[in-house]
Amino acid sequence: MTAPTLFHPSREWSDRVAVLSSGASRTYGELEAGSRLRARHLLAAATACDLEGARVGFLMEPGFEYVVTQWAIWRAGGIAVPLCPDHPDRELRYVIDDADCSALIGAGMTGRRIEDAARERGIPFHEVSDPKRGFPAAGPVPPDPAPLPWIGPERAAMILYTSGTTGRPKGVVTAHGQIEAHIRSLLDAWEWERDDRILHVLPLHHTHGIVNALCCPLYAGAAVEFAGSFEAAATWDRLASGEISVFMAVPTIYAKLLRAWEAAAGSTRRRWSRGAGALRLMVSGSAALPVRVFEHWEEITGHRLLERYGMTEIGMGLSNPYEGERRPGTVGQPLPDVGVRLVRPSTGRVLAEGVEAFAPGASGEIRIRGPMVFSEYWRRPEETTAAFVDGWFLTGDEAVLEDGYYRLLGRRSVDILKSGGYKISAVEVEELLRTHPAVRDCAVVGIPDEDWGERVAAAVILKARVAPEAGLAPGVAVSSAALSPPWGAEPDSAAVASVLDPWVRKRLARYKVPRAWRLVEDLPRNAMGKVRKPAVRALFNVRARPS
Ligand code: MCA
Ligand code: AMP
Repeated sequence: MTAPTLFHPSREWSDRVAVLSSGASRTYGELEAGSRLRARHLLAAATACDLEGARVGFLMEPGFEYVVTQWAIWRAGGIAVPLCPDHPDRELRYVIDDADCSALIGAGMTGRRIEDAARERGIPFHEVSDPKRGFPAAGPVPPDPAPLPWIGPERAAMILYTSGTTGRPKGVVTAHGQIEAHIRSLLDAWEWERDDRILHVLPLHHTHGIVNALCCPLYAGAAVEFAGSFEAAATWDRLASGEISVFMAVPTIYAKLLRAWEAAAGSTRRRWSRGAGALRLMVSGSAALPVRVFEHWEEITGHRLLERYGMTEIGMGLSNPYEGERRPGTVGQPLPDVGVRLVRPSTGRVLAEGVEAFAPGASGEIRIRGPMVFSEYWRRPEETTAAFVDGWFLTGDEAVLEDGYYRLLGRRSVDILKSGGYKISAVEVEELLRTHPAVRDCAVVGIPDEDWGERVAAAVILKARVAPEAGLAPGVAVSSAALSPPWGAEPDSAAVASVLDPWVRKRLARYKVPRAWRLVEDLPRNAMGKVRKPAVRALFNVRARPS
């Protein structure tokens, strides 16, 4: 059998189903032919024989066209920059500009949202569904088809945006060889098989949805069934269909599935439980899986969820075993080919390495090394350098090695939150809020939430006198009428929420929008004037935890 690579499926799989979406199933042969054709169109449009690392942004709903486009960009020598359909224009344009995209591809109504951005930037917009624009989903090969370029493992493949401790998200660049190393490690650890079919419910602008749940099965010759977006009852029905063998999700999704199960009738519950119980593998990751969710899931399906730990920069690092004990509340052991260490940052002392503890019970920062670790933060050389010590990537996560299993204790920074599996920078939300004409200062924190892990919360100080017109760009939907009455003579937290919530929603991805607001006269600060985040958390009736 010919060995597959990231976007060259084995020839023996041509007639096997690769992708099921929108009620249609498409084979590996169709995926291969479609992506070759689209790669040629991309090259023809760029009058090039190799895109040589040009960034191509693409926006479309999860489905066959997404995969064809991703592979086409890779085949043409470009760097794939997936854009998120849920993001407001401001976020989409930030990514397009930061990645310095030289072409954009869109499909359907969703994709057309970036047409204006392309026009304004003088770069081509290729619409997948419109043959008149010379970019058909299928159709004649452009004349004189030059051979597609050979893409070596060192070539950059993808830029994904991840939130950091400093303001706007950073682009994480991974090379083809790094993505392949990530995939091979998981294929080995989780025993992916050609006969697997995964139900895919995750967003396609993050590693979890892209590499773990899409690239891995396609590398193995398995099938990917796109659900569209996550909906609890529909997900249960598909899990119970007898056609799905693998499922991967963030803890919030498992929590939502449990709630839907509890709300269902007895006969439905039995059907769902029996069906889901027959799956080969169910994985949880991207945020801590509460032990109560692990246990409840086992009770109703018989499955001990396999929890693992990863990060955009490193791919996957640690995992509970496929065979052997899956220990709740832990993220298991190093995955194949991944070097894992626990280090005390203040001294550099190595506390543990692999599954060996040198200082049993001591907690430290997780540091990772291996062929799957990213190349660089896009055009941020200083941040890239600062992210490594002696070739080890500094994850910023604290953990302890207990009886051979790693247990995560939390993030070292209070300014990184996780909500529903999405990483959020408190600093980014604060910086935006401070640009509102009525806001003097603010502090954003994460408050614990049973289903979401954390929710974003903002404490806000208003300017003494609000000049409603000041600083508002034309067309912004916050009218002076909306500003004046709620603030009134005596504004309160609810009034602040009613004005700032819609204002933030227009500008930030919805998962970054604060869900709790407090109007305050001042923010708790230390002697140096630095805001004390644990004390801010206490404003939301959350017991302070150390920062
Ligand atoms: C939706 N809402 C959220 C979030 N998602 N609020 C906070 N955090 C969120 N993550 C809000 C919506 O704005 C809405 O509020 C309300 O919740 C319900 O929205 P709905 O669309 O119905 O929610 P949903 O479709 O059920 O979405 C929940 C979700 C989604 C399916 C859990 O958040 C999701 O797909 N999360 C996965 C993220 C992910 O893949 N992360 C991987 C990155 P309102 O009505 O007020 O607007 S981490 C990674 O890749 C590393 C490498 C790793 O280790 O995996
Ligand atoms: P991201 O930057 O979106 O790739 O998110 C990576 C971060 O998610 C990690 O640094 C961890 O803080 C968190 N994370 C991933 N998996 C887990 C897990 N199983 N348990 C706790 N946190 C996790």
